[in-house]
Amino acid sequence: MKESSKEDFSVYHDLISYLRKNKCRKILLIAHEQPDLDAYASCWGLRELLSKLAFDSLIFLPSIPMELRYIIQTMNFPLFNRDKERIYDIVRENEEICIILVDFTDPSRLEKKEIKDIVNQAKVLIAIDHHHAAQRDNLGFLLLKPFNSTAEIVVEFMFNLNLVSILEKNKELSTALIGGILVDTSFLDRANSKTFYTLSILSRYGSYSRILHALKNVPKSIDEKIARLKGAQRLKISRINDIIIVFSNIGSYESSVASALIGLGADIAIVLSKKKHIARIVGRSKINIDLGGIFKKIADKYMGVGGGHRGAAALNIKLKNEKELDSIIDKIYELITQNLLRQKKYLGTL
Ligand SMILES: [Mn+2]
Repeated sequence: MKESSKEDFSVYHDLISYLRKNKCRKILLIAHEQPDLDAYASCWGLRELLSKLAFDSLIFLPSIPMELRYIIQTMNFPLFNRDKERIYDIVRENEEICIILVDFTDPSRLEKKEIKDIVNQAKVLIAIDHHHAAQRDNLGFLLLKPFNSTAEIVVEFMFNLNLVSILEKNKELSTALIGGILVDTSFLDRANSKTFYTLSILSRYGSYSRILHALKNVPKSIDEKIARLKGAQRLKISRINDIIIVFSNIGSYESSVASALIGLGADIAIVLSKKKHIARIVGRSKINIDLGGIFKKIADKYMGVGGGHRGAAALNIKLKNEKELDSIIDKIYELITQNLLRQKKYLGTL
């Protein structure tokens, strides 16, 4: 098991050694449910990288959402359907497989039985991810880097193995990786020097303008549009001095709703989506507050899984009872208020 700091480059060589030591001849790259462009482009980049190193890898994308499908189609990116067929053949023939979870670490997030069975059957389970809230159980190897996207990890991986030629030769892949970074940083809202460095390399080969244009024009489904409007309709607004915090709840599209509320003028948006006993809470912020840290604290206190970045965080909690939900929301508000009070610029007359 290996967790890695920003500057630790040995982890890439360690991972390759680990694959060789475990004789990983067939490697499945599995993206999380409802994969986004970061998960997709990272799978694609890893597939090219592994193939250069003579590993046979295949991509599995569970339930591709409409947004990603639109991007793949308009950009003429590969869908990896042939990979999916080969995966089913491999499973049928009970061949030994190594699995790399891409852009997530918790295999219980996979919903379909067919894919759960494949994961359970794996000889070796590896994860490559950039999220704070990484789980480590069952993983043989974890490549976790505190970057804004998995795409940045994949590009660094190529650099460290002297395989940048993959990007030079594959303009489409470079373009997809640029898109992955744009999506995961909310169009550079959360970018840092590492992000710009990686983009400066990728934009030599890929087309920033083409992927940006495609991403800005992704059509929203009618359900998502209604969710965004309902989210706004059900708002509870609170104010701490000049900071506006809004709360809403919705059946699905909670991330999209939270982003929409920030677009409407909220400084911090908290959106709840409750499915049976599972509460999923998403937070978005455009002010200087560490929502990821706050959500991580809440997740630890209520035995959930959560965390994220400063401006975008999420958590999942299995509720013991209805009352617990109120206490969780209260606690989020309490921590946000404490955090704001600690920052002089928000203190004002409080
Ligand atoms: Mn990601």
